Parts: sequence; structure tokens; C-alpha cells
Amino acid sequence: MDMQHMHHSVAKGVTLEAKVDSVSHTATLRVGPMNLPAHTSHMKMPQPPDLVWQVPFDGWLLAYHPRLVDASGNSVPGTLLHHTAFWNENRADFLCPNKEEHIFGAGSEMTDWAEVPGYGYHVQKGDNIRIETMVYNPTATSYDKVYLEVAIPFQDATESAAARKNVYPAWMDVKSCGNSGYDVPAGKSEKSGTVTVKYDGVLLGVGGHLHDYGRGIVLEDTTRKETVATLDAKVDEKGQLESVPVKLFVQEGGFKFSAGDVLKTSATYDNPTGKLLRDGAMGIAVGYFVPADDSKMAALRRKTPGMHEMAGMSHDH
Ligand SMILES: [Cu+2]
Repeated sequence: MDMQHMHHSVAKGVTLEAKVDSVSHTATLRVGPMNLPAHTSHMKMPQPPDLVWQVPFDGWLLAYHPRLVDASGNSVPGTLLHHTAFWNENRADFLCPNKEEHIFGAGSEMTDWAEVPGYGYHVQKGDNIRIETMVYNPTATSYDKVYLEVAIPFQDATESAAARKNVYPAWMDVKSCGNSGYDVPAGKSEKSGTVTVKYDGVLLGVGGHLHDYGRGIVLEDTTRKETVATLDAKVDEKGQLESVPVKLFVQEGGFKFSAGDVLKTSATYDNPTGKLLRDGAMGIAVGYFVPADDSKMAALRRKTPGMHEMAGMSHDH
């Protein structure tokens, strides 16, 4: 638990339900139920505890389809999700080895992570996936018994289908390798940070994660002096985030990175509230990285999971 977590009270009765359907090859994770009174900020809302999904198979996770639903399975607006983050506690992140491998995330933008044919994120049976969820409710409607549901199509390693190429989720954060949250001042602002790639390889595509009033993310390879992607957010008339685009390089064979390249991520915000929003912002470019030599990535497996707790390097909030 870091200092940020301590500001929140823990929501009672929120559990993780995991269903693995071996016919449709889909794992469905449900976090809930959560009661979300109207007009409640993420700082005031009781938050779910961290929950852990133990992967019951060897294979690949192929895609992530997040949505918010009520008890009867009807859709609830994505704007109630402040943030969710999935971390593989058994592996270190390839860009920020001080952190666990950050394998999936979503916010109000509810970006659907589609399958990239031929690729997948490799998991081993027994891997512990830690799920952090933060909710809020900026709307005038109260919602009861809300569930975060994430459907994850997978391929079992024992299947006859050809093995997949491994992708490694790349989180390029304006806070570099620290906690992702930061204060956003009133009006227009920009924040940027860098991270160094230590492996040769390609980025298959890039999307982004912002919070409300976020306007855009730019990812640059400053070593090559190239802009990798410019992602302009879609916001509503109040400046609340609706979506962040995804740019794919799969057709071109990926955007090439070399070991030693410095990547710079910049996020812009335009906060119309007239107030500084404490811990209100994140700015992360998110992509899939394919290393030129996959065998080098085996060193990222952790022998003693849980070290992050002691180092105080858990994700933000
Ligand atoms: Cu966030």
C-alpha cells in the first residue's frame, strides 16, 4: 500500500469472480458489486481492494474487452470507471523493472484491446494477476451493484493451433517509472517523461490512457528524432474523456525501436474547473512490443513475487 491508497476507504463485499470457458476459450473476470452514489469523486468513493486472479492454464491472453454492467448484465456508462490496472506479479515490466509487468488497463475511455492475429501475451499456470480498480461517479445518477467485467479470449498452449509470437505490453508514462497519478492545475497544462528501451524490437501499435480533461498524448523516439504517434482524445462538452484513439503499425511490420532509444511521452490537459485537481491526471501511451530476441525476456520472470510491496512501488492512487 502506498500513501495514495491510504486516502481511500475500502469498499466492503467486493470480490473477484473468474469464469474460464474452455469451449469459447474466454476467461471472464468480474469485480463487484460496487455501489456508486451520484456526484462522488474518486477520493471520496470507497474503493475495491486489490484482487488476484490466478491463471489456471499455460497459454496466451489474446485480447481484453472491458465493460461496466449492473447486476442483470445491462451496460452502465464507462465514465464510472476511473481506472483499472492488471499486473502480473510473477514478472517484471520490461521498461520499468522496478514494477510488476503491467498487462492491461482501462479508464473511462474503455479502450477495447483487440486481438492482434498471430500474437499474444504469454502466461504460465499459476501466474498471479493483480487487479486494481478505482471507481467514481461524476454523473447525477446513482448506480447500485455495478460490476467491472473484462472478457479475455485466450489460447491454451496444449492446443494444436500454432504457437503465438509473444507481445509485451509497453507502458510509456509521463511519470516515467514512478506512480502514474499526478496533480493537474487549472487551465492548459502539459507533462512529459522519458523511459529507455533496453531491447531491439518493434511496437505493433499504440493507444493511450488519460483521465477527464485530458486532451492528447504524443509519443516520440527522441533518439531517432521521430514522432511515433499523436493521439488526440475525444471529450464531451464538459471536457470529460470519451475516447483515445489507437494507432496500429502492424501493416508496416511495426515501429522499430533499438536498445538504448529514449522514448518521450507527453500528455496535455485542459482543466476547466478553475481548481487544481489533486491526483486527477494520468498520461500513458500504451502499446504492444515484440522483441527481436524473445529469449532475453525470460530474465524478467520473478523468483520472489511480491517484492513491489516492500519497495513501495505499487501503482498509483
Ligand atoms: Cu488512470
